[in-house]
Amino acid sequence: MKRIFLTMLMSLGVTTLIAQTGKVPVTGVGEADPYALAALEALLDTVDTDGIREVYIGERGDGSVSAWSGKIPAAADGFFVSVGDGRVVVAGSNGRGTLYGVDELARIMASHPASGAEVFETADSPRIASRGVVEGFYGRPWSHKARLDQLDYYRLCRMNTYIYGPKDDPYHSSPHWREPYPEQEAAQIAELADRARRNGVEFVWAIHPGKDIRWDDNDLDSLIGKFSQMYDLGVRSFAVFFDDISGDGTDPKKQAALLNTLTDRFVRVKGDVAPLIMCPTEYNKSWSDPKKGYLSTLGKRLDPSVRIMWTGDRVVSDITEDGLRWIEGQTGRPAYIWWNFPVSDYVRDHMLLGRVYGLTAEGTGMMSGFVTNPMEHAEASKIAIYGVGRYCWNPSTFDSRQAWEEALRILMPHDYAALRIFAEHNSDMGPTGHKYRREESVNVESVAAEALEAYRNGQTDRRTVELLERMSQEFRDIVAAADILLESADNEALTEELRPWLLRFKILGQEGVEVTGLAVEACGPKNAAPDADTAKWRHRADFARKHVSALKSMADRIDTTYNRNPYQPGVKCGTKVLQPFIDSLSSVVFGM
Ligand code: 14T
Repeated sequence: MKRIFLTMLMSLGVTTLIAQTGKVPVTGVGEADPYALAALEALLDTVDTDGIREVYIGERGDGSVSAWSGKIPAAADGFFVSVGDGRVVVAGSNGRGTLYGVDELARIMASHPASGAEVFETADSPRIASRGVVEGFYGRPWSHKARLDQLDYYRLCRMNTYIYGPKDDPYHSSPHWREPYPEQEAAQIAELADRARRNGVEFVWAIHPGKDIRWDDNDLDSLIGKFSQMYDLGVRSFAVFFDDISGDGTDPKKQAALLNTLTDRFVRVKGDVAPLIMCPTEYNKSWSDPKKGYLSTLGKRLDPSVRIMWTGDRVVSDITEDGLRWIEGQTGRPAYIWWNFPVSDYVRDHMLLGRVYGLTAEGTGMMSGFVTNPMEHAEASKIAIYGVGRYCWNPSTFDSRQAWEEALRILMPHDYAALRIFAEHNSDMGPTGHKYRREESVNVESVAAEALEAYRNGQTDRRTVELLERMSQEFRDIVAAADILLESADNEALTEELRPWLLRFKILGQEGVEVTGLAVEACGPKNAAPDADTAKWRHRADFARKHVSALKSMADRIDTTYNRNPYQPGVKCGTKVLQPFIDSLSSVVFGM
């Protein structure tokens, strides 16, 4: 237990508690954010504090950190941290900033001893105010355990928002949105709200009432009743979604009136509830018709405090400066972006593990928030979630590839190289109605194209062999990566989510090894340009053909055994470059 000295720091004009943490006196106890303080105490319990004489922690305006007030960033969630000369200072622009400051301190102390004479200082703050995740997909909602773990992860990503809105939770949407959660689910929501708070994350509970809302007083009472239940469970932020509905629910005047009533009769009455967030029915430009005035009606009528979500020019879309300007013109407020990546509910046989890109670097000031809609695979979604976190912190300095690499290392510190190979080849969703594509297999894309072109043209020179062997090496690495990941103890949750795709990926690799190997042999000169007539060559090719066909039936079995969902059942891997390469090369090699 910590000893606490009650010390009146009259010189600062405030009551500041100094707590003795181990041997280190901490100034700011009683003032600083309690969760930041708890994090600081946990840190001081685990690091060598020998050289630290004093620690100061608090928020702007607190006496404990008033000496450094000029160094605290202005923006919410910002921090100033200083380490050296026996002193540690953590000062946030708000409580969350202080928490981020403590986390930053932990990283700094790994390389800068506090005892050293040199003083190391850093200050930082985010460019986008609300940053996070909207669990807004169709499909199996995340498990309670996965959600708790996500909330810890968001702190590491410096994300401050988790919007709860899984389409297939019947108490979020129809048929049960009017009813309170049953006891067990209610207890879990309370636990999530608490875990969120400890991590500096706003837990936003969303309701999706538009499918069968009747716009009468009964429904208004049901809504306020439901929000009140959530409030009693510890929720302090709310959203109302009107996406993917038709009929009476889509009326912008009624939607605006409802949000305004909720703002007056619930948000303002409670006093400690955040401004509401709403998802409009026309939530992307391609679905909106300015002549009908849906968005401008919302813009004119909705209380200015209400934030309006937006997915961009399309349902699944890049986020551009022009697009942001356009929607702000319609609604009179900066957009709250709902980014439909890496959500895979429209391509459920794919894993979307690619980097985050296609987001404007100039968006600062044109977005009130940015949340990513992830895959139903919570752990695998962390690759993109990390990228979005980094993007939101500072869009203008965001390094997409670096963020991707960092995320892979966070997810699998030891087997990172294997995960990188898997992610490299599992990122594109293929052609869909949304017409959104992601790069995939860029490391071998041009090699594959050249190798195939040369081989097709009957070139059997050294260059062709080199290209084929480069592909062959990639396929061997793929087999190895699949084995390593299947047996990895690095991140069991991730291995479990990926398992069907890993089994499929290994077969893709084996098929690639066989086909490229045969193509190399066909080039000679080892077999002195095999004459297609020789018995030896025919035997060799037959054997390879049998192997490929066995691999294909193994792949089919995986495809028909795992990931059974009624929409896109099955398991697909390497669909953009690798599988087409194998199939095309096969048809030339085997003459099919
Ligand atoms: F609210 C929106 F911003 C939104 O994106 N709504 C849904 C969302 O729940 C889903 O995860 C996402 C990706 O599939 O797209 C929206 O759902 C759709 C979109 C369609 F184009 C459902 C049917 C569609 F035809």
